[in-house]
Amino acid sequence: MSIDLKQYLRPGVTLPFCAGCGDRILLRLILRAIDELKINIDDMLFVSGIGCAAWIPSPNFNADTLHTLHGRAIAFATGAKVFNPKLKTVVISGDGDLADIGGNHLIHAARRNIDLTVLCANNMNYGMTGGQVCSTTPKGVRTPTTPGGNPYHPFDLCKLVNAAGATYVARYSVTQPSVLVESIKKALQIEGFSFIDIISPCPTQYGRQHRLGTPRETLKFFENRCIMKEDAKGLSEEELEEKIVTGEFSDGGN
Ligand SMILES: Cc1ncc(C[n+]2csc(CCOP(=O)(O)OP(=O)(O)O)c2C)c(N)n1
Ligand SMILES: [Mg+2]
Repeated sequence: MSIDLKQYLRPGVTLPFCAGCGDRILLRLILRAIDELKINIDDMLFVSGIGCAAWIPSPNFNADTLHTLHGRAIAFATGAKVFNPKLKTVVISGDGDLADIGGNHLIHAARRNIDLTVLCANNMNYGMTGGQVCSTTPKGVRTPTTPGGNPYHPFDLCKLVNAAGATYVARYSVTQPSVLVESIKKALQIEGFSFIDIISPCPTQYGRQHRLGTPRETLKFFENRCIMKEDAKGLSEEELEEKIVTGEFSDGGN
């Protein structure tokens, strides 16, 4: 379904994303979910930290937006939500912002099951500052700060947030637009902490460093890696090594 994006965008903004950036696709899918739910965007608050993904809502959404300090989006969002519990409060930020510098806020907000929707645009690196390694970078991957390959296992953000106590936890990729929109709609409606780990490919840093080719080829690379958890069931550990398992990992009891 195509929607008139303009009604949700602040007049005069120019989207800052590189060619083929997953965040540009994600921006559109978030607005599509809001449009399909018919939520009044004026009843919402969008909070982001620092990084490319943090530019998704701010300054682009024609709504209340808080563009906060690096790693502190969830802390600001919690404050706003506590002050005004009626506010539909949505955090949209990057993997580094939410899980590295903001990691403690993430797990404790999940533990307290605060009524926030957190959309994590996961490009598996610090895109804005040059593609450095972060806690979601796969093991072995070369980055400017791990020229010999990342020696560490990445966080599985869904397992982390699930274990901490979140109500709704899912992972989808921007290359799976229909299921991702449905998941965002669900996350927006669920009471309690809802979290989606959204694979949002970065052709400029991750794609270039791994010679994944053009932006289109980078998207294709991730599209081919994603597998729905139902289809992953019969696969061996070896077969799953190169895969990104997507689906719902906690469905809020629905
Ligand atoms: C306190 C502080 N430390 C470090 C930085 C530098 N910095 C800006 S964005 C960023 C990483 C953002 O990564 P991520 O959240 O994954 O966003 P992306 O650009 O990948 O979308 C870093 C380290 C900063 N702005 N402030
Ligand atoms: Mg990132």
